[in-house]
Amino acid sequence: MATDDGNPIPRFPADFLWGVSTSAHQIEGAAGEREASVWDVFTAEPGRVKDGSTADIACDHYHRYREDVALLGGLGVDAYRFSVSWPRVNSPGGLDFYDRLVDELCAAGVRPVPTLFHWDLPASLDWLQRDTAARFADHVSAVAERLGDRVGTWITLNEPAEHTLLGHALGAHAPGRRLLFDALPVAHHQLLAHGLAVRALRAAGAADVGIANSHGPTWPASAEPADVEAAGFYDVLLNRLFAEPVILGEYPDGMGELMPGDVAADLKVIAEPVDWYGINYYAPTRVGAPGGTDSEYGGLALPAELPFSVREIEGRPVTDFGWPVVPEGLTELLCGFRETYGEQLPPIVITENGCSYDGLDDQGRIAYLDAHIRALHRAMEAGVDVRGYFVWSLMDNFEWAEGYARRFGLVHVDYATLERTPKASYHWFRDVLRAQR
Ligand code: GBH
Repeated sequence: MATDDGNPIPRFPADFLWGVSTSAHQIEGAAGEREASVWDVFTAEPGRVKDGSTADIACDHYHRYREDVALLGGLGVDAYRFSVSWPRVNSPGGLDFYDRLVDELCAAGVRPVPTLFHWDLPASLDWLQRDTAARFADHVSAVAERLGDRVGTWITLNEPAEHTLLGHALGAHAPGRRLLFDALPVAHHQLLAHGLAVRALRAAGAADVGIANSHGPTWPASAEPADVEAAGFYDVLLNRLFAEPVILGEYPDGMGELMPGDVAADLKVIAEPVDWYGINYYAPTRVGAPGGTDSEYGGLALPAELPFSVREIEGRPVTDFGWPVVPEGLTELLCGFRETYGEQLPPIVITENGCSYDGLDDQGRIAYLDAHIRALHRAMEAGVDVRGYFVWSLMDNFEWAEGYARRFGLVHVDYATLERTPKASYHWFRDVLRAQR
């Protein structure tokens, strides 16, 4: 699989952007040097994070960023996607850290691509409140004012779908609410925050702005009408609810009626044009009528009262996280977006793609990335305009409710010593990038 019958990975356009991604809460540590986020509060509650670990130290990137930027340099990526911690920006000296990081990246010839929100909301704020969207715009303005002379490419939000679903509907992530459908305002307020952030970035002169949404094809468990209907509903909740306000300026299937506020006016803000649309892709989801006994989402049992259930995708290799490896799902997803949204679809950037495997000789990761990069190229050959690809993640990190048990990095982190060791996949990706030059 790794060499696809010995054929090299096809050539991508010369200006294609190759990168790797991380997020602040997952790598920075130095929790005592900033105000608290909802994730600090959640993590402190017993039983929330699987191994009982915290992100207080994580990879200690806050103190070791120079070493990490050197790893990026050695890898030879064009760009580095990181996130700016809002609670850190609120704290004395917080913006200075991102200032130094951006300088270090520029000196290494790596384009900084900050995400302005990756789930670590200040503990004093709440996405159920509409005002949080306006506060976010102020945060964005402050960051853009400080970094905008060196940063050209920005990402507003990371995966508002997962933050809504896992954080507010199911309670598996911070802030740990289990509101089921009452979580919908959280989706709307984040989307509004996205639109306001695009405006704030434009006001600060930014010319290259996108969002990172999580998407995957939804496969009905069977051709039975009840399964097809359930899958359609899941697709609305996880994919279309977050794509269509941004791309088309409308909510799918009457969902707008369930949202708070003056939705028509808000949709005008949410649809503020972006320069590209970011997609985080991991795997498709197989969905059927309620009642599947194995119904899980990201390792979490789904409540039986939901109008759908998630089923296992059989006959596929799985990663150490148990997620199925389905590279052609990426081709299907991208071609489907192109077909559905046509000329309204902005150029696409894959802002995350990756997998969890243990070990330094991580052949499973190499096979996964190799196959997904080829699947991406197939979508481009079929006419989808894709401008970049970012691997999740540069290094092993705090995998949210899974703690440190899942390793997504190209670089291994020993959490006892904080020593970084490039894995086989790091050397492999470096060679892939070299071959593209
Ligand atoms: C991303 O979320 C996050 O942006 C990032 O912070 C995180 O570290 C990374 O991915 C890895 O998890 O159980 O087979 O149905 C990914 C969101 C949610 C995608 C669960 C896969 C379920 C796959 N994921 N989903 S499956």
